[in-house]
Amino acid sequence: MTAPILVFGHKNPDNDAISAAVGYAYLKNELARANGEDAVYEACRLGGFPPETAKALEEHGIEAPRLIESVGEGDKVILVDHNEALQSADGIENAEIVEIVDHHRLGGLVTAQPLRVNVMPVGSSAAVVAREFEIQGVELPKNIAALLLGAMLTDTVIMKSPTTTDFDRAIIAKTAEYVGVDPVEYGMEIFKCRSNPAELPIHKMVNADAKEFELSNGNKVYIGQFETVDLQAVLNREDEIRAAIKELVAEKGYQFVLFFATDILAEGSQFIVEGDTDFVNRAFGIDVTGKSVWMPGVLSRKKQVAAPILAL
Ligand SMILES: [Mn+2]
Repeated sequence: MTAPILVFGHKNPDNDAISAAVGYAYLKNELARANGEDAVYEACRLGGFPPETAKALEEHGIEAPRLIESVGEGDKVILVDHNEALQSADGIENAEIVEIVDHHRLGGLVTAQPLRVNVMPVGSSAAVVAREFEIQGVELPKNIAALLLGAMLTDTVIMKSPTTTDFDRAIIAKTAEYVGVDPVEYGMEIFKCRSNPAELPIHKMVNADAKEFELSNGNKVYIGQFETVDLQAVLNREDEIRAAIKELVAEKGYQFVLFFATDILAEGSQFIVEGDTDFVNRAFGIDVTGKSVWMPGVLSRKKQVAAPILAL
């Protein structure tokens, strides 16, 4: 038997990273079967489950993807929901990347072999995957449709994020109708099942949805987001958050760590920064040194937070 081709999303996986991997591995297995190929695709993950993902997998009777930490020589992999080495499995430079399915900027990966790349400027990788079922003419099972729909809604903050396109709205409407739910209600239920910020261990709040980026000067930064329907409960813990991200700056040598709590109801984010706060001040024209700052309308790390930082 040939070794499975591993399909996985980024480190610190969010709902989209895991759901897109599950959906895409299913699609690839169906295509392989239809074409009489003996390739097997296995959905994997590079970290723990977000609460909404664990709940959705269980509710819909979908097998939980296997946890892997690293890949190596001889492994064939498909990257979903990321394409940057820093955010991928350890040892990714030694594996063969056979495909990328994503909705992020290209972040510098170099490959030895040609590969299929399916990157779209849309709100979620789950939407790219759901569209691929249509293009390939593979029937989307209802339980995988429900999982993908959840990821489309979390990644677009229930279509409020500026990353949401007409493509997203159309495929969300279509998938929701197929699953038999109202998309906004379905999305709100998912956000409500997320961890209570008053009780969550602080390192989880800070690291659960955080990504490393490399600045043009070669220094690394760490940008973490926590989406909530209870911003005050997060801000009550600002001192703890500051201590935790200060520690990350010291331990990992980041130029800065930017943590932002996104209030999905008020549609904005509160920035808390440690390390080189001047850099962040310049990127956004704000003063976040020693105090947190409310950023109205900021919902998307990709478009509204990482992009201005990486452009500086
Ligand atoms: Mn995503």
